[in-house]
Amino acid sequence: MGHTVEGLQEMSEFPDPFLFANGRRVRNQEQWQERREEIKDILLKYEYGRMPPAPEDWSARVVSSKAWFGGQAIYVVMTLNVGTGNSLEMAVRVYRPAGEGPFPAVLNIGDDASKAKVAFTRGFMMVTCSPELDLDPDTEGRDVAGPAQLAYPAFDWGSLAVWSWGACRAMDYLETREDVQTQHMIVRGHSRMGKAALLAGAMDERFAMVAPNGSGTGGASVYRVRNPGAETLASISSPERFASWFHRDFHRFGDSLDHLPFDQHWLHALVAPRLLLSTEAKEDRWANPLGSQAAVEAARHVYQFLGVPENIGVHVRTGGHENLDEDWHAMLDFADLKFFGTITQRRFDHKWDIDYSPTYKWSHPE
Ligand code: GTR
Repeated sequence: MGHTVEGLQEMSEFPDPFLFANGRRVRNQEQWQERREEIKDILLKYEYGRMPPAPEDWSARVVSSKAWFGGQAIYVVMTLNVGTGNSLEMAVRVYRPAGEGPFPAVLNIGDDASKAKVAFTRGFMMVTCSPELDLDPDTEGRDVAGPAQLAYPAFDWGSLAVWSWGACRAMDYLETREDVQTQHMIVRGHSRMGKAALLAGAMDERFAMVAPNGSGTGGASVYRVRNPGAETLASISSPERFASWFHRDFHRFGDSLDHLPFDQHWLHALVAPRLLLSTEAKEDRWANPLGSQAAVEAARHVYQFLGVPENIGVHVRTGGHENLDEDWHAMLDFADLKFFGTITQRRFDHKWDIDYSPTYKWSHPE
């Protein structure tokens, strides 16, 4: 182990989530809560950028409402106003069964009406929000400060942080709806929005379940373990690609990965003891499904420490980088099992038949 000019320790192995920055190690659950705050700070400081606290004020108004699904459901388009002087506007769409509820609900980052039907047939309400259009437009390589970043100039948040913050603002509103089972809220997203969903669920304990789909690099998969063909930290954070999704200095780890003081299993660990299911696909090599498995296995130590090793899982289907109905069914099977005890034949413990390194020598404290 050596040191760089930046003073960050070199670690080819997965950093220990239980080890405080001052060298102490977590020994009980109270200390884990303290360490959790430290982990949040580290991830935001280096990877995603810091985000503003929840605004004290917000307002929501209905733009349109119509019967849907042959009258068995209702589709409502809303505008949510948040932020300084409620100046930020974000579209929120509610697809809900026509009954009174309350219903368990999936908050999907990014609108996708095609999945509302799957949610509906499973007795779930689906709500979508669009921070990637309204709060910080996804400009890919051409970075533009979005409305949210302009409204909060003191924060150094990249797009993923803005998008996740937007989901939390939608939650501020959903918490007040009587037709939502707030104790059964899932935050979900696909690919880049899967990264944002995992970040939102890691930071905000109001989400009972977190379900990133094909979220890959910067999301559910660790940077230090990659299957062949997987996206690297250097690639995703390069200025010509997606530097603007992250903290502006994150790309410096591109050629010194061993100095990254954390890896993505820390993000998973923040969700513990709540439910976390990553849905992945065998041929989605770019999204590094092997790295997701490695992250889940490492984070399971934290779940184990908190007494719920089965609350974290991974589902792998055949096929590639898509957001399929099957991914939704897998997510809802896990939710039904954990929320309501509904037995399923589906497995959430997929293992690749590949030995990966680096490994780690730490384990959860007894
Ligand atoms: C890719 C990017 C991935 C993933 C994907 C997507 O180009 O490299 O990390 O975010 O876009 O969002 O579809």
